[in-house]
Amino acid sequence: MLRSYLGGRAVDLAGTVITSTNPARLDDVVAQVTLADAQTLVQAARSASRAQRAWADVPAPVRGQVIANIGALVEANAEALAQLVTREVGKPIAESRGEVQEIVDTCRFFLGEGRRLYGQTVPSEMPDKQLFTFREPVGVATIITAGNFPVAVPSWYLVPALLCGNAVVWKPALYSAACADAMYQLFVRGGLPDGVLNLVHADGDTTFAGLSQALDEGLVHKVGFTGSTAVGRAIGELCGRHLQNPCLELGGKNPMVVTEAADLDLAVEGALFAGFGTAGQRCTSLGTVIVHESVHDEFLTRFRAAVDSAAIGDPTRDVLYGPLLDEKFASSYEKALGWIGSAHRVDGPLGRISDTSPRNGFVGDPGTGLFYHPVIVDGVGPGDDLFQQETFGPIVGVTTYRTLEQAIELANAPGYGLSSAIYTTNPHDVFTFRRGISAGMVSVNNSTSGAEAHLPFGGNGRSGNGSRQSGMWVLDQFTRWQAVNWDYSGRLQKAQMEVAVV
Ligand code: UN1
Repeated sequence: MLRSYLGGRAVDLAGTVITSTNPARLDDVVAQVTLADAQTLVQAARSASRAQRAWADVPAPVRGQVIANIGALVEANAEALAQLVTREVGKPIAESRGEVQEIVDTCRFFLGEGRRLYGQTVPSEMPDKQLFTFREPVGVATIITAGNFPVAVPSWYLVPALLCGNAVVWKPALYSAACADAMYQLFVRGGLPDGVLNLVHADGDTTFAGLSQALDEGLVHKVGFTGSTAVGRAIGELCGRHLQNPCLELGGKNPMVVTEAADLDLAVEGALFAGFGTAGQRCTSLGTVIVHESVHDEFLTRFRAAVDSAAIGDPTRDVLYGPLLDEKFASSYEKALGWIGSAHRVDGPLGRISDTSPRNGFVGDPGTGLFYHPVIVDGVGPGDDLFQQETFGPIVGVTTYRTLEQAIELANAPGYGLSSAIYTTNPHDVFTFRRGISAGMVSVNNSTSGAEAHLPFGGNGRSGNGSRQSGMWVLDQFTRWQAVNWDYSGRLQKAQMEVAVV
């Protein structure tokens, strides 16, 4: 039975017990979890609050050493953690290993930041006066994460938040509770004092109620959220009422433009990985291919052939994708199928892959889990839900364009702005696209998904509020600038009133 942890101790709760199951083998129960109530979330924020000041007083290079310890522990347990990720959320094992590596990379980046965390010395307009800036921790951060990246994406928040001297309350997705528990154990063993990291398993409504009360009581100073646009909007409104600016990483309808000058085989490989890798369940997954009309037929023929011959199935094996994350995502796949209209062109089967009609290339036994057919929908356009809405499943739309300006307009039309890609051998296209696209991330001749751990990660519009994670940019989420002016002239010097005009 998995439990929540407050102040370094597991708490006994009398709440509802839920199970986390292996989506590739639905009879395999990975964990049972007792759900916390809203008061537990508030208690967790109190316990974080109590621990935070002392943690902020630990010199930043020493906090960096704790991050180094965590990275080493994750590395030493990498294979077991990757196996758990595959078992609990059905990600192909190669991707799970990559996900664990992303935590190690994040720790490596931030352990060094402990010896930087630079402020500035700034000249004053007056003599015998010096100005400085310092980065100060924000205080207590509540981090709410999704289960499609159950360990890497949490580390993007936890590692910099902790390094900067904050204490954290972490509320992971319920369907990845065992991964969260494993992460928590590795983090505290790295040397975090009690209460600096608190883990609470709770459902969405409870989390919202607990967070709302904790904000009312002034216990939480930063909220980080990765998940749907709808929930992100609600969290944004709640934080806005408390004059707080959360870090929001939301959905995407990520476009890939394939120009007439593209290497088509490369573009097909990119579309296959971006659209169907991780069963399309990354926020950076490909939504729509926007292909030049002169190469549309050729691209589509090759794309369909690539999808048809891809291995799908048992995620412990070498497959393109495994099952959907859990039943909720299976329902959204079914809902998205309902958006397919009579004007659209679809080849091949739709829906759940059944044991009586396994598709070619299926690996394992399709009857055991939440396995769904890959779907390419040709002929989507701005009037379609399939063009406008994120599907978060193995469904990719295709549309055509005539001029690059039209392609950019189509790419921006859904109003998301997370990731994007252009395939072209013409450098002029690259810069025109880069300037015109509203996305926070642009890939050139590469997939929309698969961002590296030290570049700014984040989106605009329906994808987020412009906040960025990863690399040095995330420091602005977890620290606040303090400006110091130190006058050693021995008299009151008045800014703006005594500048000597030469
Ligand atoms: C997400 O799906 O929330 O860029 C994050 C990528 C991954 C992260 C995805 N490194 O695809």
